[in-house]
Amino acid sequence: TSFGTANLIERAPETHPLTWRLNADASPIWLEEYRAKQGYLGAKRALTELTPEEVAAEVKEAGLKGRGGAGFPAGVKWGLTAKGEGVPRGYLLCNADEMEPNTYKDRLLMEQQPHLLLEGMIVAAYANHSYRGYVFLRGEYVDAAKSLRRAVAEAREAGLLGRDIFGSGFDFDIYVHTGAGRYICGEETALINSLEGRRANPRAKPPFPGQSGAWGKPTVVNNVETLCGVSSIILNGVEWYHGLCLPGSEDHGTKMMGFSGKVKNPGLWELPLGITAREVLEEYAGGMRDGCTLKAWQPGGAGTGFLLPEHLDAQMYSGGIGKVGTRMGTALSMAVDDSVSMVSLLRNMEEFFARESCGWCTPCRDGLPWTVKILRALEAGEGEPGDVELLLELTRKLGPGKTYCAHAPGAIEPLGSAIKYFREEFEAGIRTPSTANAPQEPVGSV
Ligand code: L3W
Repeated sequence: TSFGTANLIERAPETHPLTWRLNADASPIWLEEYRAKQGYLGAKRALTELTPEEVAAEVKEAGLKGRGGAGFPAGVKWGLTAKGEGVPRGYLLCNADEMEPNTYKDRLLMEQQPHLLLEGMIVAAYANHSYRGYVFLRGEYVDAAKSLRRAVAEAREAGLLGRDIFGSGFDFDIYVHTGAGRYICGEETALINSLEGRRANPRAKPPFPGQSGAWGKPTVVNNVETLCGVSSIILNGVEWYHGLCLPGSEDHGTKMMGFSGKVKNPGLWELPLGITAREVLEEYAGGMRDGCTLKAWQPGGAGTGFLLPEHLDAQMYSGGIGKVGTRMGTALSMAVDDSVSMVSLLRNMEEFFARESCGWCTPCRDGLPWTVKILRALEAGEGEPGDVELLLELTRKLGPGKTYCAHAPGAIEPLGSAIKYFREEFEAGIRTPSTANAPQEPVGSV
């Protein structure tokens, strides 16, 4: 695998809550080892010492934000389900459909430390009055499926799942559901449709899943990494959590971060929010490979905008990356070196996004293939005058609020920013009048 190893050994529990337990040889941590390393103590505290509302309040106060890419506060989301007398019991869904290009943080967590996810799910389910949990897992994650299924069996055997967990009267069980390989299933309402056996089209929101989700019940959908962060908050407290990030960061805690591309040491590390992208690139990823110069970078997945080397001093947290013009996304960054054509790169990316569109709404279904058609022409040097303006118009027509879900807005974010910073590369693909009007080869000449 390409997992980084820099902080996978000798990490301190108090500074690396997600990864301190991991073994240097990447062997999975099963129940006995997990329990020997403080495992399930957070869940025990939650279920035996706190009410569901107190658990939700602690997570809200801690400021844990969604780690899948959108950064919505987990405690606020949980607050939606926990309201009312005789709260109806619903579902807790773990979004493990990790298909964002460049992103493989959830895979590491699930393969090597499945009980951390299960523990987080037990706590989240308790706080949300959920009686059943599903891990919606990317189908290609075969090793993660094996790891999770073994962990679920161990937890059931030990009474950590099932009836009356920790003698608290709380019943909860988890099932691992493998998806069939569509990027759109990572959109939470498409995920719900897919889980229900329907076509994976996103649903219009509101209602949000917390109000009406899987099978019409209150449903919480949280990313793997988000859920993995929950038990340490309950075990160590809000004040401890607030001490994890670096000065200047408005977001709390740690985050799995990475750098890929032509860097010396591509990898994945658990780092404090607020670290600069430069430090991740230079100190952890070792800087660019010899002979390669950084031209642009994306902070967190294909759906985030391109930035320039001069933006590397931005702090990695949502507002820090927001200041330089895009979203942090999944925080697994990609370095683009100066041998790469932005037109070819964007053509490749938009082919992916066009292929993965569910086709439900017209702007996304028709607009994304249109960007591909134009980009292919520009790549071949056969673009028409006005093509770059047309691409920019498409970025506006596919932007936020024009479609049911974030797929198309995510798809055009890299395109708009690539044109903003590298417009001349796109313009260079337009046929010049001399090439356009060049005499044609006679057909059938002798
Ligand atoms: C209650 C409200 N809940 C929003 C909830 C909403 C959802 C969460 C985030 O897209 C992004 C996308 C990708 N009351 C609420 C509310 N919520 N308002 O908050 O919602 P939203 O709409 O901001 O985003 P989203 O639809 O969840 C996710 C980007 O992430 N991305 C993709 C990552 C992909 C992976 C992967 O493969 N694993 O992580 C990367 O940047 O482009 O913009 O739960 O219900 N008023």
